Amino acid sequence: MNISSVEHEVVSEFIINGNPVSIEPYGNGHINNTFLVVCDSGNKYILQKVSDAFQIDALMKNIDAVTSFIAKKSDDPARQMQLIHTKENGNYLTYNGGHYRVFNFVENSICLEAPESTDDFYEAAVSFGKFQKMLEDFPAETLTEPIKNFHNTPDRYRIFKETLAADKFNRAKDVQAEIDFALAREAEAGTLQNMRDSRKLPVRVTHNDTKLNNVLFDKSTRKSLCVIDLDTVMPGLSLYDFGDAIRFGAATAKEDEKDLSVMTIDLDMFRAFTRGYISSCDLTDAEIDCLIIGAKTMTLECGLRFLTDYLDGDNYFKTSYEGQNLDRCRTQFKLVSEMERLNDEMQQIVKEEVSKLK
Ligand code: ADP
Ligand code: GN1
Ligand code: MG
Repeated sequence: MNISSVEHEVVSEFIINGNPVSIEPYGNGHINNTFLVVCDSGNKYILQKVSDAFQIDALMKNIDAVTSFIAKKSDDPARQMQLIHTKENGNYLTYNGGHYRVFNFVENSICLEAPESTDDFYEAAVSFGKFQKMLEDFPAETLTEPIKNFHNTPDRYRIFKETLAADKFNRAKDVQAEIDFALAREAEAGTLQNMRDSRKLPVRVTHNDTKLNNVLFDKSTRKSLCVIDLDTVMPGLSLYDFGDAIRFGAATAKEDEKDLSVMTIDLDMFRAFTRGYISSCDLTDAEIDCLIIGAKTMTLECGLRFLTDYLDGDNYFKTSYEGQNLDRCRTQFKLVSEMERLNDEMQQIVKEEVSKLK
């Protein structure tokens, strides 16, 4: 059976409106296999084969609960992510050992790989800020971690060191500079986790994967509509969301750019996101003080994860060419260096934007 007939069989098990006329790969996610399903009724759906990295039952229970919770709070539920159940009322389907799920396709939406203006990035910040605020009264204790220790940076270091010691693909010899870069920052990289453990930072329900391409925008008004890719929603720190969004959206180059000279942080973008985020959710003074640490830590952690995956033979992040994870690691580490260089300018921006709020 070829892929497309498998996908057709899978979709027919869900409560969809009409018969699929096409099912094509869609989007640029690194984790799941995503398809756009177009039906003869005109209805469109997103079908995903979910990565094996997740504990599927816990994951889908989280997503079902979070999407229903948000739909109840939204003025326009049709333009939010909604999970489509199977005819057996399941929230996913296992077929030939693969796990599949279906969402409504949010109509007239676009997804951006990079902001085209500071307004775009401001809009994304408002979406992520509101998302956190909307989930303020969500019963956090009912959420399970679909990937344990997702943003526990010291634990990411532990896995990195184990992978490095094993060096199964004999790749460590080619990446000594990157290994040294990561190890030199290990102590500092534990700051957020230490503050979380000592309760200096509040644990909230957070998204944890706040790449710009996890936000949908209205095609015509260019206002942000909703946040997608809810796989990693779980208790976490606001700094994970702020930091990961900056890492991706305020970067001046693509995640796998080979010319590192073009990679830095765009301070206007940084300002736009900071303004949008701090004005749409309520952060404590300790959180505000840690915004820049959040950006640096999430960028370093992401680079470390790419490096670990490179050493491990590229089995977590999807790659389209040999060495892509190493390229990704290098852009992230360059961005960390740039954030270190521009630290004072970033602090000044946070200070100015906070003072405008008062
Ligand atoms: P991954 O975890 O692999 O990143 P995502 O859930 O982010 O997967 O989906 C990949 C891409 O598919 C998104 O970046 C977006 O372009 C598109 N997408 C996902 N869900 C929807 C949706 N409900 N409506 C419209 N587009 C969507
Ligand atoms: C993955 O799923 P996607 O493509 O939005 C990853 C993030 C990384 C990101 C790097 C569940 O995000 O944690 O920051 O790639 N998601 C998961 O681009 O591991
Ligand atoms: Mg995604």
